[in-house]
Amino acid sequence: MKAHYNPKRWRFSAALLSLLTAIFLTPAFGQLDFFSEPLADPFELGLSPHPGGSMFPTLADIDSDGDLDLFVGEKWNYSSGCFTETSLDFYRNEGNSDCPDFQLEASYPFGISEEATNIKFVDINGDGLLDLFGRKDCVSPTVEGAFICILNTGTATEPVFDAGDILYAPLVSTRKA
Ligand SMILES: [Ca+2]
Ligand SMILES: [Ca+2]
Ligand SMILES: [Ca+2]
Repeated sequence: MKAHYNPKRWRFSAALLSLLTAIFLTPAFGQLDFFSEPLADPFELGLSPHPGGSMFPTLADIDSDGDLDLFVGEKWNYSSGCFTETSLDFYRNEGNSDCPDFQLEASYPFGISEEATNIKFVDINGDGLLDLFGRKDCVSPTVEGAFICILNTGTATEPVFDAGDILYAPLVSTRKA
């Protein structure tokens, strides 16, 4: 097929290429100055992980005040296929969405069960309240872990995760024989 020369299209393509070249060669794009040197403990949490432990932080606006709050979980002391020690600390954001100030408030807050590890929050049933998803370890001698869900039966500002309402998702992790 014969290619047709279209001067308007050629001029438009040339102008677009010039514009993109100018944008990406300016210092604002070339220097990436938003990547600064790494900071140790930028939020001054003072965390001290256990040797061999596994930490699982997660952020969620759990009190619906417009800023992200912090949960830091950890499990450690792995023995016979299970972590035998766990913790979950809740840091409420006393700052704001631009300048967070995480203050340790409680361990296993809002009724969250010690059975729940690796937690995340999402409103799975669309009622406006964040629900909890996580993992339960060492379910049985043959099942290493299972995904769990606990629906939030509290309010947008004071959530409640009743350990008696744990729902098990169908995915499970079985132990190797
Ligand atoms: Ca918040
Ligand atoms: Ca807050
Ligand atoms: Ca919900």
